[in-house]
Amino acid sequence: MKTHKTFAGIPKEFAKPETSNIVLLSVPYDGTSTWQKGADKGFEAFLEASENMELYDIETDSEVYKQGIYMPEPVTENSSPEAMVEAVHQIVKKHLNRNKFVTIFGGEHSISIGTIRAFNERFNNLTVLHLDAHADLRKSYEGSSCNHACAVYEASQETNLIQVGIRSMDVSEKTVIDTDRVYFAHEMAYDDYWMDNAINQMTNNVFVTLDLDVFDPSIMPSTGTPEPGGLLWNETLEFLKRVFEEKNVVGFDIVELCPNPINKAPDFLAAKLYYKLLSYKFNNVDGIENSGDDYDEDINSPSNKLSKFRDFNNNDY
Ligand SMILES: [Mn+2]
Repeated sequence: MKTHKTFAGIPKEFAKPETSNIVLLSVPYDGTSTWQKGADKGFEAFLEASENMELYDIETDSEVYKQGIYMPEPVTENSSPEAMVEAVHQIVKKHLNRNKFVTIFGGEHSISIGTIRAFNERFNNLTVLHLDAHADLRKSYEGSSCNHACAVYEASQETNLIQVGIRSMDVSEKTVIDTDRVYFAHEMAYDDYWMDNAINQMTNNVFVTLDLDVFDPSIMPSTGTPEPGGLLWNETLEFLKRVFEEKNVVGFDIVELCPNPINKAPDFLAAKLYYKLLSYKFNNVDGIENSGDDYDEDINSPSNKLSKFRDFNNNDY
């Protein structure tokens, strides 16, 4: 990727590091994927699709790019899964310390181990909302705890993890999975209340980690391990919009785009999804962002992103 590019081709004045409220960090890592390789090409395909996207969002009546979207240099550390995770952790932490709304685009799902670690250090009582076809709860896999199959094991131990859309797992993961906080795809299909129930289980601060294979392969075939029976577009956005309206979403990552050069529609889906989530986030700036929640003592403050870091207000680039 060349640094002169901007997300969606937005004017450079909306992509400056100092003035942008949003950081879009790419981690084009594909070191541990087991089947189809190609998640390292996801960000380029996502960016290319974004350039053909219209920047006015009908649903929120907004142009969220005017918040500014800064793209730092991609994280390219790949000497080992552990080194990559630590690099992501540190770089995400650096941008969080500058009070940015930090978003991350993969790469494969192992990058989320580093992103979640940084968000969990920064935000109190963090809920991790995990949308995925796969449970990703192995403590270690193929000799590493930083494998994509382990993406949310640490989150299951350290955060309030809520899993949505799961339809594939190993029997060994039954010892880790919290069945009260997992919404299996086969149950969601017949449950009118899954959205309400999932939202009721969230604390106020929510980080969203979205593996694109949570979507049905009919609309999202471009993933390493597609699984039938996934979520469709409108129901997913209805759910996520509610989460953004009712909770304080502190950041999100989108992973596992494995682009296919002869079908670019999934790349557009990823770009539109990213832009939709930003539109939902900043649509709530002056609105109903703060719903009641027992876990957060200062929910009515616009700066309710309670820092656990000391150098909270360092805004220099
Ligand atoms: Mn997955």
